[in-house]
Amino acid sequence: MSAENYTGDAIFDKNTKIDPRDGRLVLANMIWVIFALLIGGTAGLLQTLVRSGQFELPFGIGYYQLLTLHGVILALVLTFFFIMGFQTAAVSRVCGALNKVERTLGWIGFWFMTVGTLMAAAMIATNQASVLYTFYAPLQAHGLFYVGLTIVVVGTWLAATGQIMRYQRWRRENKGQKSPLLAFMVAVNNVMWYVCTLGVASIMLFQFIPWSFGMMETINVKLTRTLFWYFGHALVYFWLLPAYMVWYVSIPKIIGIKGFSDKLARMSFVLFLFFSIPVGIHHQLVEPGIDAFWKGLQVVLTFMVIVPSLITAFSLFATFETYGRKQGATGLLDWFKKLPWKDARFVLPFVGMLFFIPGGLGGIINASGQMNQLVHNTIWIVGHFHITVGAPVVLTYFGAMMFLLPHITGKRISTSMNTMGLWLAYTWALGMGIMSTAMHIVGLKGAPRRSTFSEYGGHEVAQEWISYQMMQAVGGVFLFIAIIIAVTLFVQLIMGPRSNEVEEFPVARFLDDDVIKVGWVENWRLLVIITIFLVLIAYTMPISQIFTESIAGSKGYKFW
Ligand code: HAS
Ligand code: CU
Repeated sequence: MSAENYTGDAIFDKNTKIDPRDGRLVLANMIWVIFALLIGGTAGLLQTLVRSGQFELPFGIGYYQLLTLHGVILALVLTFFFIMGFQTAAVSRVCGALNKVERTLGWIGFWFMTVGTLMAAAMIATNQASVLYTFYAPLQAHGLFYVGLTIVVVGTWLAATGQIMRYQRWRRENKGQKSPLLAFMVAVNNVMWYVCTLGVASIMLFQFIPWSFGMMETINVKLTRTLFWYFGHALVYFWLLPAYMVWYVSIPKIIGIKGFSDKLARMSFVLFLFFSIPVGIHHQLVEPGIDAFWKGLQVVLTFMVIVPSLITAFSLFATFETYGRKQGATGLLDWFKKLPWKDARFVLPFVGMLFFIPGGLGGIINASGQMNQLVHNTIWIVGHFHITVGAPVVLTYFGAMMFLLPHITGKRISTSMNTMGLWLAYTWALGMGIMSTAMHIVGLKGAPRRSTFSEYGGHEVAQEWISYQMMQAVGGVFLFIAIIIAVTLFVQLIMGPRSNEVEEFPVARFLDDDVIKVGWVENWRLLVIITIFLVLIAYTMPISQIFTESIAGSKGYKFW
């Protein structure tokens, strides 16, 4: 077969639209994103104000109650709804409309996620679940909090299965051809998600839920933490990969050139599948009860999972430089000036990429065993995750919403909406820049994370932290302004007047598009075997040691 009659080609027609029935499912998910942003962002602002020492929460709201709301609503709810919405749009865009069964799975998933979110939120609101988004035992929330979160995860499984079924149906209907890149990426993210969520699902079912309902006296703290992080690190890539999808597939199209390499992009995603999960212990490097050898091994594997991000950075640099040269750039860095600085669909994700350079570097510092001892449990870590998930990921989600919302509601981005998008990028960058810089610095000076304002009895070390905490509040204020801009913009993108010409969902061609055979990267049996094999190597011993060493369980504590 030659490249000319590759059936995947229809997707490059800029008039290809997402089926309106799929569009409604996408929109339902996106409305949750906007709502979560508003609630979670408000909580964030109030937290920075409390920690500046100048503000006290009204109505008896607790700091940790608010912090739990902030973490759950932004890190779990906003992201999950965005990912399910975006990935549905992605497979529908490149494979064609979902069928009845696939779409129904999407809707049932959406309703599960909705009900689960409301249950967990109700427990937080009534002050029965101030356990933060990592819900570390032996802190004990009301059982319905854990049940709610479990239902949310089951909802993502259902929706993700609908997406994978669409991808598989394309493969059956187009035997022997490589699948559209974007659909392949969605499949990788979802398969990774199935494997990693087994960890959190098992601790929910066999530990947290029976324990919080009083059916079990004690909980195995070490086991729950280890299985939480087995899930928890892959979780951060579950957030990141949809952003990478936009970077690889949409950005080149937005700037009007071909992507660098389809093959390299697939390679990077496969490496994420392999190495995202067997690395969770890098969150437990200072914890007792895990042998140094297994910590060391997982640190090595963590360094492996840095590689696909470096591949991504390389591909992006190649893309941008190609673009700049096409615009007549000469010299080493002239291409930078030629980038389309007036297009919000480009600027939002690009500002995110800039944040990811220090974000990724910080990750490498965290993962380095010895240095972890300096930064662990300090607010440096909070700085780290605000310049990974809080800027690159979220700004890219915003960039995607810029084109996705009008695409599904039949509109175009007006000049004023584009300008708002640019302002969103700048205010977000300013706020996040100020806040996370302060967090990184004061973290190195020892300021703790997960803790409210305290003078620590006037201790001189703690006095030094206060000015940085003020700085965090200044950042928080800018971020809140950005959130107001974002919410106004997204509502306009949904509600604004319809237009004849509809905004495109950009999908790029690649320089190596002429290779159309299915490669080993789509041998799913092989991929899953390697993934599970690596998980077994990394986790069999640490987990079996938890069972063999008789560690006493703990009863539950409520410190609020
Ligand atoms: Fe992390 C803790 C290590 C990436 C999120 N991380 C966290 C927590 C969160 C989080 C939420 O090893 C806290 C969890 C908690 O509550 O306790 N992290 C890493 C490493 C990476 C990494 C090695 N993290 C992320 C991403 C996240 C995220 C991505 C969210 C989306 N992280 C850790 C460790 C801890 C941790 C420890 C535990 C710390 C502790 O002690 O508690 C790597 O994946 C990073 C690789 C990334 C790169 C960057 C590539 C750059 C790109 C952009 C290119 C830019 C261009 C534009 C092209 C190597 C792709 C350029 C243009 C120009 C003109 C310059
Ligand atoms: Cu991690």
